[in-house]
Amino acid sequence: SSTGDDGASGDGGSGDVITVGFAQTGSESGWRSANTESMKEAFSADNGFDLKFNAADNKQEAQIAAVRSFINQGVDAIVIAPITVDGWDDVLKEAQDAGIPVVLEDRTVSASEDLYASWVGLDFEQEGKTAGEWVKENFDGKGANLVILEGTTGSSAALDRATGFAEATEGTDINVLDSQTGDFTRDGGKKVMEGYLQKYGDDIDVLFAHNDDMGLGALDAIEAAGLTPGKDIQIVTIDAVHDGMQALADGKFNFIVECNPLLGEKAADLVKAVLAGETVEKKTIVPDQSFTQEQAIEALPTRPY
Ligand code: GZL
Repeated sequence: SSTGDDGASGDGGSGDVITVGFAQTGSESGWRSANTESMKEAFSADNGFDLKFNAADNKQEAQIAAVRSFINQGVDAIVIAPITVDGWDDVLKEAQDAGIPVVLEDRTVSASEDLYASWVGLDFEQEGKTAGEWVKENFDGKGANLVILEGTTGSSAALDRATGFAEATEGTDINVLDSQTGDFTRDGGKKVMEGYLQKYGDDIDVLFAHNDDMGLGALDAIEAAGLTPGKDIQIVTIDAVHDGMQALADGKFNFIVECNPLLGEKAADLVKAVLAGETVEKKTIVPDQSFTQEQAIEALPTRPY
């Protein structure tokens, strides 16, 4: 008799489809689009998955609601890219009580690590430190004035990058004029930079933006103010997405620290391993690199995102 697929929900066993609910942060930046693409590619039907995808428009309540709906649908596993560190304990407990394992990708949470199976992401503190070391190397001893565009308030990416940057620039004579959030978006970066330019004008020597997109938004404001980005105001950002690398190659940015968005394959491996009852590492950090203008020109043609 035929042993056709009985459509049972995946238990990670051979051949069964694994149903996964993925609660993505939103679609706020070029990095996020690259990350979403990587996740959809990895959690494809060809790889044995049935992916239920939700992008929460950069709002935590929507992201928590998406996780709750995955629990009600009885998915086999849930993946979350948690927008902020706090506020996850309850819904993670509900998933645990429903016997649905959770894997985190990208940002981290403050909830106890007993409440999720594993996390795969980046070393945000190191990214901030690498950006800070570049600023220290190029501006310490010159009484330089610096402004910061912070990422989403309360996100581990913004919190840890700020920590790393402060550590690397401690003891320098670099003067931080201001530091506000642009919420990781181009529009946010542009608006906050417009405010900085009104307030500090050409006293600003350096801009540190927690991601390329806010830096790209700031370019519009800098040029609208008649200043030359990359010269009048030097710019260091984090991500190294295509448009950021193009700005660097064009001399409008001066240094970029990469934040690798290609986390899908690792996340999918973790989900399969957890469902197969294997023990997995609690944390997996994916390596980053950094780029000067020359390196960006060299790397651009073969960059996967
Ligand atoms: C970092 C990621 C950040 C990116 C931003 O892993 O969470 O969120 O740096 C994105 O571009 O919006």
